[in-house]
Amino acid sequence: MSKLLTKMMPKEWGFATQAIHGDGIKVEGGIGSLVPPIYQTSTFVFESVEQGANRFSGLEEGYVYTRLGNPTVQLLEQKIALLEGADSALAFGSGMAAISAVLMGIVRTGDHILCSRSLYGCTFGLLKLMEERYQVEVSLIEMTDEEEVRKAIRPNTTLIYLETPANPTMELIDLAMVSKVAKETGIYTAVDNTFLSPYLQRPIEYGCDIVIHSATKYIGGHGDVVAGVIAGSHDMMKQIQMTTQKDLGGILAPMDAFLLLRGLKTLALRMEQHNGSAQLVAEFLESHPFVSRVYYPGLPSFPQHELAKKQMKGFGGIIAFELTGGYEAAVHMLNRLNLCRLAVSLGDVDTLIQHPASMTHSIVPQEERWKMGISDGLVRLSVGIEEVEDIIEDLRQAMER
Ligand code: LCS
Repeated sequence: MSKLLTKMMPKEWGFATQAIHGDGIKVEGGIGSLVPPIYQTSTFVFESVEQGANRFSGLEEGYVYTRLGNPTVQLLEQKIALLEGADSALAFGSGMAAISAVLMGIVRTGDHILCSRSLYGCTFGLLKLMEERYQVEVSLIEMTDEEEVRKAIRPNTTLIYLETPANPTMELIDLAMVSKVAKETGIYTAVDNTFLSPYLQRPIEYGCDIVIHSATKYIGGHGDVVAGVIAGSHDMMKQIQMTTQKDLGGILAPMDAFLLLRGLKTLALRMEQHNGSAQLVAEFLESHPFVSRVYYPGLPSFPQHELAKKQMKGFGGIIAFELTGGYEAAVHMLNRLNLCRLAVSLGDVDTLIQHPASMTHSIVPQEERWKMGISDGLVRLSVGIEEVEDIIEDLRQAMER
């Protein structure tokens, strides 16, 4: 890290305090601005040829070029590491850039990746690409049973990749169980934590190696930035930084890092509101005669409710549900909403609703979608922080009209 930034991270601070002050970083030589400046620069000027050479060789700390490091982006990376309980973190220009940097940074041709069966559509697409073009073996399993996980591990398995809760089915995976099996067999575990944010789930505490977020979602929270972050050990982050981050180059822009830093300051507050409102919306949906199934970890009827209580601090803001009238009823309802916005993405202050089979998971062949538990009529709702009565009323009128 450059001398420009000094560090002091009181570990004893609570999450909300850390999310505001936790980078503990003062920009040296500044004018006392409360909010750090946005270093909107592509490059950094050297004082001499010798200094430039020393920065390139690593003999001297300091900035060189924004693809290799930028102070605003580093502030974000340090705060993410702190909030995830990791040594270190890296920021990317999208969640998919983060995922591809992890997969390509760890896995080689001939390796096997063991994945949970329900994954975000583009993650599934990337895994298929790696399978078809780069001869990486990929298998998707339910990952709920320890014996099944053990059985699915091959001699060439190098990575277990999972989402919990899964997009969009909300299926959960026991992080402690999977990381225990992975550690016994010397395999890395990467967890997409997008649906919960570090406020509600911290996979590193359960022994997982890498945490991934589409920071576009809860970390940003306001629907105005596309970004990704990963967190893990110093060695792992260094390896990814010096290979797939630097050379594939999917880095985050300083302005976007600023927006995420601002988003993080209200993460705890927003997540509490998302939790509380989603619980009420899920209960409303479950009691409605036009709704046949609701998938929300906070409902006692959710098959993995106990696991949710064990590894999540709250149940989050995402609900999936099916209507008794199936696909046609879902389309009818989605076209009649006023407040809930018909849009992909999730984790925003605005309530967003979408139809996975024709939108986020349309890239997944129908048969694979069904195996993932995504029926053609499934609807995914990302409950925002509007008045919860207004959200419920909008859903009611759209279903009943
Ligand atoms: N991981 C998960 C769990 C996601 O939901 C998404 C995006 C990504 C990774 C990729 O992140 P991005 O590159 O978009 O920042 N999920 C989306 C969704 O459900 N609707 O639109 C995007």
